[in-house]
Amino acid sequence: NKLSIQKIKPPKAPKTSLSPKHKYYKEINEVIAEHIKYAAKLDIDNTWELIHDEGEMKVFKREMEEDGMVVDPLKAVHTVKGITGHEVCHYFWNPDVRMEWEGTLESAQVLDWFSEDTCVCYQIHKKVWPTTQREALFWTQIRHVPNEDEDEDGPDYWIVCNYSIPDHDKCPASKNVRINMNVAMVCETSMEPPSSHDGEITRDHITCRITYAANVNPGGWAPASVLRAVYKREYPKFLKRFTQYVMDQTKDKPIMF
Ligand code: 18C
Repeated sequence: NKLSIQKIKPPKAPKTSLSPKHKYYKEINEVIAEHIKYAAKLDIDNTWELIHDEGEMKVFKREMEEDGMVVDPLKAVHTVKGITGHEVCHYFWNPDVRMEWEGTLESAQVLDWFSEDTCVCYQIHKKVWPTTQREALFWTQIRHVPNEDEDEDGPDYWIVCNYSIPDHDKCPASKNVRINMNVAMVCETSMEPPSSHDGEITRDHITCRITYAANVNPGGWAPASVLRAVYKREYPKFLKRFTQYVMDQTKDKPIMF
């Protein structure tokens, strides 16, 4: 990509625009801090089973059951050239574009805005035979976690977290089964040559390392074999389709650092 743009460092903005007085402030901070800790450590040891390996993309699972339900944690890593972590997170978070890349949805709506970076979403997923249709109600927040080390090259993350909440007064009544999820996308951008290098930075110089973690409880009966087959197909499909979507959306746009 020939588009060249001056690099603009993001300001060390407030970590979230959510008010500390908000009833979800504490929960959101804790959940996000936990994801950053694990993504940074990238604790993929031999307790994780590789279920999909395609180029730079690797998807792992750990088989787990809770009250007879399959709740296998899932983790994926991917490295994509030409896009930044801010861009990846922006498109993953932005509820206006979710239907454009999310292939498992029947509908999605925003029920509430907690702040500029945090909203409550209600979505209905496509039905999988022979199970009852699923829905999700969750807060979603996007956040920049700037490097706070003295060291210029310390980690700088962008993160989106989608986390289920039990209720919301604007949530429609339904007969769907409510899934429970804790999902995070954590991204780190690297530059070659590094950012300290003088000169213009183009999309050819940037690489985004993505860590995606999903803990989904199906919320009700679903045959284990169907569920495992569905997610084994759907997570890699999502990672491919979504990252391609971000590349397509950004290729002629200024780089969003
Ligand atoms: O993170 C992703 N998307 C976010 C925005 O939507 C959000 C969603 C999380 C996924 C929740 C899981 C939804 C399950 C719905 C049923 C599956 C529909 C399949 C349709 C096939 C046409 O954070 C990207 C998510 C990408 C992939 C998700 C598939 C995971 C399936 C997990 C199984 C648990 C639910 C069990 C339902 C019963 C199915 C047999």
